[in-house]
Amino acid sequence: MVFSFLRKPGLPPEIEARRPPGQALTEKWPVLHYGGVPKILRNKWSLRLFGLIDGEPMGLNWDDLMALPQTTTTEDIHCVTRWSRLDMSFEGVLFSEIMSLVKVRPQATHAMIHAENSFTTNLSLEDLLRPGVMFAHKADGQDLPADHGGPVRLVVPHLYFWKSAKWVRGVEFMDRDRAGFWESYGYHMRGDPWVEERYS
Ligand SMILES: Nc1nc2c(c(=O)[nH]1)N[C@H]1C(S)=C(S)[C@@H](COP(=O)(O)O)O[C@H]1N2
Ligand SMILES: [Mo]
Repeated sequence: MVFSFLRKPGLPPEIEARRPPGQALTEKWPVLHYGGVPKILRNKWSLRLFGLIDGEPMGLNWDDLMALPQTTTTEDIHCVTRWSRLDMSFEGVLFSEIMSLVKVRPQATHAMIHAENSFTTNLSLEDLLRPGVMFAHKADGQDLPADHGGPVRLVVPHLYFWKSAKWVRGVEFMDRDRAGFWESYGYHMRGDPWVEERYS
């Protein structure tokens, strides 16, 4: 994307239409998280699917992830700290693809995403099953850098970016909504940027 319009006053209407209320567009990709950057080697990474599923919890390693169908998306991202970045490209495996690897029980309505350093964030399965939601290992054509959540992060482009857990390690299927890390400090349970669901 050419960002030269950011250096001119006003925004073209087609760009303005993509800017949620209270957000400013940025060319850079800021790094934001709680705590340090965990260094995880690809061959040590794994993702655990557990909670309301039939049978034993399932573990996926890096090779398993790479063997699944890969999807590339172009998405706008919106951080609750009021920056938005347009036309980011992500590559990875759709959440729906991962979910289909296990038999999720019918009473499951939500999931807790678990990441390194005990970071968690809660989402409805409806939100997780939206087409752009994926476990990404590439951004803007490059391997996802460690400070942006590499080797693998969740990307949920239609919600504020705190839902996009970096260094993701597990998905826990649940029969109700439960607050994750930021949500327990007052962030919104859903976080739709278009209606400014910033805090509860
Ligand atoms: N594991 C983990 N993931 C996280 C966070 C965190 O603290 N830990 N912070 C969230 C927040 S608040 C934001 S805004 C985005 C920032 O992602 P970025 O640094 O790639 O821009 O990561 C989200 N994912
Ligand atoms: Mo954030």
